Amino acid sequence: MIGTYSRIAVLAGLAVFTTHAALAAATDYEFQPVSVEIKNDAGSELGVRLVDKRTGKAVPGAVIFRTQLDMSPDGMGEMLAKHEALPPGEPGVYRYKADITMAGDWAFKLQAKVPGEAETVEGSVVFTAKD
Ligand SMILES: [Cu+2]
Repeated sequence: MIGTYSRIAVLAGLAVFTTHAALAAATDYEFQPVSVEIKNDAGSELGVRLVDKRTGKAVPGAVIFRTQLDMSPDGMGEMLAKHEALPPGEPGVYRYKADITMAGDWAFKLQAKVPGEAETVEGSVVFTAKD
């Protein structure tokens, strides 16, 4: 975990340093749900696809350095779910395992460094947990 946090600190520093580089370009990218519906369960799997909206193609190689999974879509923004990244599979798809504790809508918020893009790319993807 120490390694993870120092990596986050370095990337956060980079994000600040490069803020002025290309303000519009990060909006060329979008995180989309692989499947909106997920299980209301421990170890529930969810996936996001990073898409370059200019080409419609999935973007591999992004470093997702900050994530939060919360119930803000249902007015419970302080309700968080523990989650961890799963090994990469299909290029451009980023998968996680999450301990979902309540049925309803969860927002998965991400910050990523994308190859060739100076600005930090941010996304918020809503998943619906069902029993
Ligand atoms: Cu809740």
